[in-house]
Amino acid sequence: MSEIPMAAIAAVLTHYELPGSLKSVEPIVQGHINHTYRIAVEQPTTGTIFEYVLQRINQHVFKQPEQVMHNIRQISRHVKGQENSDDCSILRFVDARSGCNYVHHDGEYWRLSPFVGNSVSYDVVTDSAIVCRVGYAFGRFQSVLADLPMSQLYATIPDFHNTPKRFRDFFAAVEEDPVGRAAGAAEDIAFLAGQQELASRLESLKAQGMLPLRVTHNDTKMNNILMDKDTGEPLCVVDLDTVMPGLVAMDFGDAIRTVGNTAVEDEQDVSKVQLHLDHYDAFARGFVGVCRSSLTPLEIDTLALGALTITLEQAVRFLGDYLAGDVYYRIHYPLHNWHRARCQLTLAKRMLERFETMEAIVRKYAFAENVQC
Ligand code: GN1
Ligand code: MG
Repeated sequence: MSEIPMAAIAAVLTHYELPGSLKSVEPIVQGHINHTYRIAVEQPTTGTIFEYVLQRINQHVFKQPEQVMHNIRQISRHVKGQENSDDCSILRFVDARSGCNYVHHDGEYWRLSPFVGNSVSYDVVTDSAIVCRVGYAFGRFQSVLADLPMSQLYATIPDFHNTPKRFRDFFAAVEEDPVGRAAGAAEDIAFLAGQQELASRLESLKAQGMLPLRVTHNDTKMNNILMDKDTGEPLCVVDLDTVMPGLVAMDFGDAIRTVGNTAVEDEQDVSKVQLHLDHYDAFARGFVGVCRSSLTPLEIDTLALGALTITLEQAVRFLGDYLAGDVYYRIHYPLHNWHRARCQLTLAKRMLERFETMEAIVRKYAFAENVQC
């Protein structure tokens, strides 16, 4: 991570009505896209510390940050208007003096949220009970937003989860091979070529009008749910940048990429990458149990396909970025994107072996009585 832009951070904070002055800044390195800082503000008379998370939006990825923040404002309003809105909420942003939920300063877009205290998020878990609660949190996000009209949201990254288009872009990168890496990845490219038809099925059901667009989160990694450190209950859904119209199967599936993998997303030893069926089952229980009444039968039937589709999509995105010379995802070492891609395509292979079981598990929770974590 580059150096902390202290002067910019101090200047950005002048746009907010804060209870004190800046005391410390610490970078948070988790996400691959935005720059994130944990900051502390000290109240001068009492010495009380208030903590926040300040983020600079990556404009290379989010071309229209105002639209991203508009979507977030729309869903926040909608969630607030619901009964029990405290029961696993969504991340709140502080309004600037302008009344906007972001600041545009010196060509950059920034936003500020109160730091969610006593919380924890997981990159890997060993406990199915936690996985079930993560499923519940994302499923509840889905059901709470089920009646927000789609017309109120922008498609902030067009074709974000258009898997056939991701494949087409990938094969264009293979063809172009700008940094001469395609030959080394030939085996992976060949495997992905064989999966193209399967990976396009959901998108064609959508194109035929058989699957509805929903308000989807589009980045349902397990670590995007903050859980209460003491009770283990889900507190808050975070990383709302990609909230836009999409397919519910992709939200279900993107979560399975993390909860259903026995290894981390960039595991270099692919023999450690297995489909964790107990975690898959636990996530499906939490997710399907809370949102099944707002889904159509075909949506429920295609949740498992969503897991496979998005895992393949993520493999082509990571491998495509490796072939393009690492221009999109932040990498921490030269082969990072390739390792990420190999991990995803190994997970996809494990899913293909157990696909019928995956479908049966979802079906079980679609019809069971009293499905709870
Ligand atoms: C990116 O930066 P992060 O972790 O929030 C990406 C997701 C990928 C994810 C893979 C806008 O999310 O689509 O699934 O990396 N976000 C964007 O870890 O491209
Ligand atoms: Mg994200």
